[in-house]
Amino acid sequence: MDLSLLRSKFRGSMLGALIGDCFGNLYDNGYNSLSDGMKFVLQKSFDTLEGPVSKVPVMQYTDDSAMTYSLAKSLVEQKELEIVDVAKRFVKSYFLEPNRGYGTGVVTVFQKLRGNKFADIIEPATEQFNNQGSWGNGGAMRITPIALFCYENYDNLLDTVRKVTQITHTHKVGIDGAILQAAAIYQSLHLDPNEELNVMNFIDDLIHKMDKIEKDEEGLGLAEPQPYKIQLGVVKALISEDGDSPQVEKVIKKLGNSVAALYSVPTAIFCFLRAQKPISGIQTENPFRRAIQYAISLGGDTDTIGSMTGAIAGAYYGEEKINSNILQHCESSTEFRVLGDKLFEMTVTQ
Ligand code: 8NA
Ligand code: MG
Ligand code: MG
Ligand code: MG
Repeated sequence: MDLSLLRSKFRGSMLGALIGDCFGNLYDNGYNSLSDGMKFVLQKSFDTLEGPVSKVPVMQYTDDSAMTYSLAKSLVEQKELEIVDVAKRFVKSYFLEPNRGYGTGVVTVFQKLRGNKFADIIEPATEQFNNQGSWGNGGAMRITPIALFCYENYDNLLDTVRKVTQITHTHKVGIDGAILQAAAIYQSLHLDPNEELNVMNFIDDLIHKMDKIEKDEEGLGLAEPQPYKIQLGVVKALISEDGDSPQVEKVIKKLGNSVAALYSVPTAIFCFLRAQKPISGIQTENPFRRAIQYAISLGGDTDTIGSMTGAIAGAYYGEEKINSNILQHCESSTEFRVLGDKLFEMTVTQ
C-alpha cells in the first residue's frame, strides 16, 4: 500500500477513536436509543462543528481516550510492549484525572495495582467480580494502538491484545472483545478505501478469526461456547436486510448498546459496515461521520461504541475523510495525530 495512505490510516484510526469518544460523551442516554430530538441535536452539532471554527468549547474525552493515549504513549516511548509501564501509565492517568467516566469496577484494579506497587500486574484484574474477571468493554475501547502496532504481524496481535487487556480484564469475553475490536481495525488498515468495501467478506474474515480463537479457548463455562462468532452472524444477517431504514431498535435488541464487550464490539463493527450506504435520518455524504453518528444514535454506551466505531472507520478511510474543523473541537487531537504518526513510523517497514 502507498505509504502516505497508510500513514493517513494510522492517524485516522487514532483520531476516529478520539472523535467518537468526544461526541459520544455528550449523548450518554442510559440504554435507550436517542430520541428524535436528540438525533436532531446530534445532526446539527456535527453540521456546526464541520463548519468554520467557532468558539464552541472543546469536547472532553473520557476514559476510553485516556487509556488509548497511555497505551500509545507507552508503545512509542518503550519501542515495544512493556506491560508494567502500560499498567503504571493507566494508574497514573486515572489518579491524575479520576473523573473521566471510568467503569465502576475497574477503579478497584487501579487501587490494588498501586497498592501492590505493580509487583503483580494480573492478580488485581483476576479478582474482579468474585474472581470471574470483567467482561466490560474497557479492554476493547482502548485497543487501537495495539492494532496499529501489530500491523505487520497478525500472529503477534492476539498475544499482545491478551497481555494488554489482562491488566484490567481477565474474563474471556472481555479479552475476546478486545481481540475482535483489534482484528476489525487490523482488517480495515489493510484495505484500500478507494476500492468498494466487500462488506460480506469483511464479516466472514472476522467470523473465521473468532471461530478459531473461540475454539482454541478451553473451559469458557458459558452456555454459548462461541458468543462472538454467534453475534457476528447476527451482524451479517442485519447487514443483509436491505433498505435504508436505520433499524435502530432491532440493532439494539439483537446486538446491544451496553458496557458489556459482547454487546458493544459487534455493534461497533455493524455501525462501520452499515454506514457504507446512506442511512435515512443521517444527512451527510461522509461515511466516516455517518458511522459515528449512527453509532451514537443507538444510545447506551455512546462514548465507547462511538469510539470503537470511529477507530475502525478511521483505519479504513484514513485522515482524508476526517473533517479538520471537527478535530479542533476535540481535546488533544494534535497529540492523537502525532501518536498515530509515531506508531506508523515505528511499525511499518519503510
Ligand atoms: P468495568 O470492568 O468496571 O466493567 C464495566 C461494568 O460492567 C461493571 O461496572 C459491571 O457493572 C459490569 N461487569 C463487568 N464484568 C462483570 C462481571 N463479571 N459480573 C458482573 N458485572 C460485570 O469497566 P470497563 O473498563 O470495562 O468499563 C468500560 C465502560 O465504562 C466504558 O463504557 C467506559 O466509558 C465506562 N463507562 C462510563 C460511564 C460513565 O458515564 N461513567 C458510563 C458507561 C461506561
Ligand atoms: Mg468513556
Ligand atoms: Mg457512556
Ligand atoms: Mg463508555
